[in-house]
Amino acid sequence: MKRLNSQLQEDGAPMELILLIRTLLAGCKEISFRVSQGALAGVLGSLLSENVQGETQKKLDVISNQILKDILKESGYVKAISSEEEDDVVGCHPEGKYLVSFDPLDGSSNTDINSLIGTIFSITHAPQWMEADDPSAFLQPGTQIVAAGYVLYGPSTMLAMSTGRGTHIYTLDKTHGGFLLTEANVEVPEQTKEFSINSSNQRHWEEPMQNYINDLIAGDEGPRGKNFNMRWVGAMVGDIHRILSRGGLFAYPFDKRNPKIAGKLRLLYEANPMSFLIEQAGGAATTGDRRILEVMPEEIHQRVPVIMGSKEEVETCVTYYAKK
Ligand code: FBP
Repeated sequence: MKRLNSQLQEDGAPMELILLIRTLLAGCKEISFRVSQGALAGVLGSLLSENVQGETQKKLDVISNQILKDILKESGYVKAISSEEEDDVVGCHPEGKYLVSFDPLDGSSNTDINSLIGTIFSITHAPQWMEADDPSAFLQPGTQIVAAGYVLYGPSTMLAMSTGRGTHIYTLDKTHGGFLLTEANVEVPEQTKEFSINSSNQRHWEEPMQNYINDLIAGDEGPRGKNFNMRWVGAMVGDIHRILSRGGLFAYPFDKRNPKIAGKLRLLYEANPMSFLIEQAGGAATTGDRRILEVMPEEIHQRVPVIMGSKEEVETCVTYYAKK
């Protein structure tokens, strides 16, 4: 099986970017090991502290964040990082060519139930004329991403990765610690019979999303004329991996409960990297009224509504918003 390095070279990734990706993944391998130890290493459970989003931090959130922060700062390739678990950007190496945004442990509510969790990351070029700790360096639309991916900590540790030449999936071979290519040029089926949303929030959604989901649930007795199945992992990394594997639609829409914020999921280190992977695999990703990758960020922890997956199904969902 092909190793990650050769695929990245084949995709024309510059050597310094390849070295940065390998550094980041070395951190993820350590996280994979810590996660797999669980209660044996006392890493389960919550801390008393909250992150900048007001969420109670899990021990593994903080451990994962520290592992990635340390390894990226030491690397010399990175000018600055932004993380879900850091209030502000963290300056690294003034000569660093890249910026890295990451969610060190996505699906925090799954850590203590031995369910799917993961690390999500995106990499952009660092404007050389900016100070390393200047947050405005990160305010680049997702169309500027040079590489993005996630590592899924599940029965296998798997990586989905793109440098803009298709999305490929790799599996960590724990015998020698390398990621091996297990599926090249993933293609998300354009049509699907599977959707993924936290339906317990339905009453708080805007009318278009309520109507769209009601029509899916109405199945072959409704206007869609076919039955749909529902899945919700509670970790975006798990739901998107399923969609890359067999298609589907994932949504975390706008929620009237807190109209000041546009959604739950963060643009820089959740919505953008996942949109990049989905689009590179032939799918689509929208806020409901525009392509997520074209959203101009205003601040590093900005949230957006998210609808992504099988192209035709996303387009169908968007037609409900057009009727608004
Ligand atoms: P974290 O990064 O803090 O885990 O939050 C994001 C997330 O867990 C997503 O991975 C997931 O899709 C969503 O929140 C689950 O939300 P809910 O708890 O409302 O089902």
